Amino acid sequence: METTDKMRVDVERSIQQSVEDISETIRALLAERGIFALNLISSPGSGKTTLIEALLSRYEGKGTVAVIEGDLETEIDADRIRKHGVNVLQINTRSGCHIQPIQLLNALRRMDLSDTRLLIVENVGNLVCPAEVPLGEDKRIVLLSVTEGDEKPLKYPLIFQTSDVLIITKTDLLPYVKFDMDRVRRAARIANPRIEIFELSAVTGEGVPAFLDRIESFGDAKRPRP
Ligand SMILES: Nc1nc2c(ncn2[C@@H]2O[C@H](COP(=O)(O)OP(=O)(O)O)[C@@H](O)[C@H]2O)c(=O)[nH]1
Ligand SMILES: [Mg+2]
Repeated sequence: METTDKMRVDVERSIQQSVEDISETIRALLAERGIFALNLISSPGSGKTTLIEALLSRYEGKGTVAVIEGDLETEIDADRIRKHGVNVLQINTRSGCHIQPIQLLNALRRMDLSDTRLLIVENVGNLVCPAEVPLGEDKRIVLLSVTEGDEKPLKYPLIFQTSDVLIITKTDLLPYVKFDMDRVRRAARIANPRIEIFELSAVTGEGVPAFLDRIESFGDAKRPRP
């Protein structure tokens, strides 16, 4: 290997190492505080913020939820979430295509998490780079809306391989688009045989309570009651 290639490989390895170290620091901070964390990833416009709003409007323990919003620019999503009366902070990544672990750690250190039991992180919208970056989350959730096409798990396998849950969103639009539910389920399971799949519409609410129940059972599993 050429010296410059070796230096590049060494630098890439040390960057990856620091990403993993910081994500472990986040994981430890969350564990110490008994906080269960979700990392929501999808293309822009798949319905991440709308789903968070649909969950919050049904969740009795809203006072125990904190939300971190990730976008290149603006506070638009944080403002939407703030209307639900929950603890929310916006991260602007400017040109960054995912939330960096150090950005999340700094955000968490600025927030009052004393009552928080559930942390929802909405990552920057795309199916590529967030897949490569652990944020110390307990569960990684990928959303795919029915308007995006049923072949996406075949084209972007890494995010489906690394996610615990796939949520197929905007099911109210199924009558209007060509989208084969069996095909997408098969494609997702090729990428990841263990992925759990939910179908829902954040607009009509169909399927939202079932996913909310699952979030609660995930959280309970992390914090077994005496
Ligand atoms: N019909 C329909 N539209 C939805 C649904 N969820 C989100 N949308 C719409 O999709 C657009 C993008 O939603 P948003 O939550 O901002 O997507 P994000 O970029 O992933 O956060 C908005 O116009 C939403 O009203 C849904 O379940 N059904
Ligand atoms: Mg959003």
